Amino acid sequence: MLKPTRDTLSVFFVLGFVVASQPVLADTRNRPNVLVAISDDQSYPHASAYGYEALHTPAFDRVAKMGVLFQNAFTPAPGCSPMRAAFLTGRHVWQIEHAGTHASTFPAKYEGFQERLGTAGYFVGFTGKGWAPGNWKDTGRATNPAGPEFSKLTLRAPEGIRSTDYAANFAEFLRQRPKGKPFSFWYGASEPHRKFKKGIGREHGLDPAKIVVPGFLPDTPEIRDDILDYCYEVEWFDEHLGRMLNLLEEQGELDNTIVIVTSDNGMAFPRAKANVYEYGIHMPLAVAWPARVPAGRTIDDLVDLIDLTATLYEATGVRPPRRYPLSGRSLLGALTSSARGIVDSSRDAVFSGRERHSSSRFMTLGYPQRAVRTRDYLYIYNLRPERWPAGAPRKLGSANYPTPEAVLTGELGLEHGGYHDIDACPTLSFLIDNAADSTLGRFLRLAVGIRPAEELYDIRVDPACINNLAGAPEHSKAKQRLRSRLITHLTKTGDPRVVASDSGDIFETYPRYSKLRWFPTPAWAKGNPKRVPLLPWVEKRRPRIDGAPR
Ligand SMILES: [Ca+2]
Repeated sequence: MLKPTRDTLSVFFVLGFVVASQPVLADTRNRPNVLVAISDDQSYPHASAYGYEALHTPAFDRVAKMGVLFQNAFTPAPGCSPMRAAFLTGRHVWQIEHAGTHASTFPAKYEGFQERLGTAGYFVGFTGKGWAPGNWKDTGRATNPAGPEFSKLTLRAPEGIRSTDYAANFAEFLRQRPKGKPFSFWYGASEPHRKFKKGIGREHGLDPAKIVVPGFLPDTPEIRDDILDYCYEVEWFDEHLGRMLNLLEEQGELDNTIVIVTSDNGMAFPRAKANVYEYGIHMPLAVAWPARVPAGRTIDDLVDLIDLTATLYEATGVRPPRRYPLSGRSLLGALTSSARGIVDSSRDAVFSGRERHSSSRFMTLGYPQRAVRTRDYLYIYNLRPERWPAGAPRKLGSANYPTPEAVLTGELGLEHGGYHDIDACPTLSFLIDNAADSTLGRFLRLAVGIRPAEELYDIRVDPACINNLAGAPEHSKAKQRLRSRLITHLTKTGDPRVVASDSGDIFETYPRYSKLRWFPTPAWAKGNPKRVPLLPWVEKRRPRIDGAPR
């Protein structure tokens, strides 16, 4: 019998390595195509398939009818670039370094599914918004992590809407596809990201009376109209998806295409986007694959959008990365079954988190949050509760991005002028204008006020996440259970905020590539200089008088 020697072992090792590094599995016949349609800033339940009556999303509804409508899908992060990086890599935002923050870089060692599918022989591409905002070039990538771009064809779009003709670019992509190659296409709309043309919803006949105003916003005509304009932009996204579905049908490809329709994070309203509250993390999701997925079902399991990444690898037979493995669990079993409702009772919790969003507070520090959502509860852990959650009330200078000269004078900008983790919008302006109002004032405080380290919401009765039960004795057992479940998961998945000796300050050291704003030193920093991380990248960009030493 052959005894394993050092040489034979190394041969085995080399063979094993060669096999492991090939992303293709043996059987490449009849591989499914992939179409990922991802809107920008859309919350659950804003699709007509969910019964929301103020808008019409026939294409989303068609995908749900052809396949599965998910009632409980959650985003790994409530911001554009971190969510997109998590989704592409199938990992939590705390497992992808710079890419876990907004508008930074995307380290090339974290491969995304579009890259892996491309290497495995798929024809890949994207239109509109891929992984963004951020800089993918600095880490050595040759294309956007969502693939080569197909955005050249344009149309005349209404104000506030991107002129990219997404569906025409998809047709061009299909035209360029080599014969016999399966494809994977990323349709990233820039809608319903702000800005919206004021009144565009009414202009197109949408009815403000059908708007359901979430409880964290005041129910006034101004707010209804702002949500109505958002609804119009959701319809824009949906219309292009409808054209893409028709195209697939005409070309006989719809049957063997996995279609995923979702969003990256919640609606761009105060206390929604960039927050781990329901309207920031609960996402619309419909998935179809007529050849394999029985139609017309609704699934209630709690799923994370990074579970879709694992699903795509399993469904395409492409090997997922080994060095930085997936953190999601494939949904293929549930999708290809005929089950509905709760299909897998072990899917009873999802996790989400955020780090830095915009440049919105002292030293461009982030507002780290982690959350666990179960069927009944949302538990939130705010790791730096002394910081302003939506941005400090006042910055240096008044413009959106004040000039270095304005910053150097040290003059404070307007009160309520620094909440830049909330996109500028009529709703925010309305809340600010009514900050001193005895009934309306509380809505601004809900959006921008300092928050406690722990928050707990009973989702069954409070989906708007207004009534924090973290201090309520009757919920204290639930709170402890959820806290322990969250910490266990973060520890298991190596979150630096929980396991690192610097308590995760490393997240603050990842440079933001977009512009910076400057803020006065807050009281907590004056009293605790040790709580201010050393940030050479911020210091390097601090405005200075020309010629003065840094
Ligand atoms: Ca977004």
